[in-house]
Amino acid sequence: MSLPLKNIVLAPLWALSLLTPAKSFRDNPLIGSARLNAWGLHERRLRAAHALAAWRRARLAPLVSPEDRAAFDRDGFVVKRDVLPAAVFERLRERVLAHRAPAREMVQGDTITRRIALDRPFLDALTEVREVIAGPLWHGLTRYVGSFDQEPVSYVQTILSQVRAAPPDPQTHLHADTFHPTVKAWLFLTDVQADAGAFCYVPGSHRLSPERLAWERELSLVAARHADRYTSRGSFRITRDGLAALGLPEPRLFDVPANTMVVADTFGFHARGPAVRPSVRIELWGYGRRNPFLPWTGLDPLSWPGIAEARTPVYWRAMDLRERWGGKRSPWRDAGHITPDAPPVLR
Ligand SMILES: O=C(O)CCC(=O)C(=O)O
Ligand SMILES: [Fe+2]
Repeated sequence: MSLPLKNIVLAPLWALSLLTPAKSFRDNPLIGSARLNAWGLHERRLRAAHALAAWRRARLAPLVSPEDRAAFDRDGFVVKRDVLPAAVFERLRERVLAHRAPAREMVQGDTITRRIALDRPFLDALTEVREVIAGPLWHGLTRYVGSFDQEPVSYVQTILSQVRAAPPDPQTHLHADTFHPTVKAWLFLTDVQADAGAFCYVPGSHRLSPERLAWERELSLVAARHADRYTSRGSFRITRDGLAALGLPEPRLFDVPANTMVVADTFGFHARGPAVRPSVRIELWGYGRRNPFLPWTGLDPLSWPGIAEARTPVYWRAMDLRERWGGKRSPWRDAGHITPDAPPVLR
């Protein structure tokens, strides 16, 4: 198709996607339009998404304790240590680390992210993992922080830092994942050292303050052509100096012992801390993301039992098929049946 014709065909889709989580300034010329953003498009999407999230969260508040709610509202994350009784946790860790399952790996810079889906066969084999993700803490916090009564997509995730001779892991730069509130959750199965790729988060950066809004507006005018690829795709990066200018504190590093749960709103600025040596972090990990412009909290067919656990295998297969049919290469490469702590398969 010639370019103008293609644009005419795509224009209605670009317009409709303004009401979805679509976030790429580079790929959607409306989201990326300097003129529309000077008129306040990006700002309006932010304001609407955050107001609706607050409205949904208020209705999900009974799912979390008053202390956890206060901690989240202040910081943008909740940290819970010793979430399982020691003996129960030890057994869970041993069983998870010994369990071979279909794994995928993705390379980013010198780091490999490995994921094993918590699909039906996995959860049937390791019922203690099902108990954790169905338990009141994981269930309640992921819903409140994510602002939806939605089952997160969950995995056993292994971060293998510094396993390749390549530029540093791009996740080590402070960033917001997207323009609206969204949840990620970790239950660390290994102790996390401060210099071994620990998660870090800037306390209070989940708030859409007037300073943040002004910063977002400025960046939205140039994001489509930004030199940083992640920023141009809508995951805005920020420097340490930028944090200070927004009146935000230094990031807090989660160098926490195993059996600690962290649940965070990744609209807040966060990163993976640097690793000074090859290191391995293993966790139960989940994320939730949905159309931020929905006024209701529930009604999510993808959260239904049977469907929720099938999402990842279906997604991985769809990515494989797209690649096979000449489309984009899937970043999630098949790593075979392995345990979460196996050495990296991809190099
Ligand atoms: O794994 C981490 O420590 C954080 C990586 C990150 O930025 C993310 O998962 O959004
Ligand atoms: Fe992130």
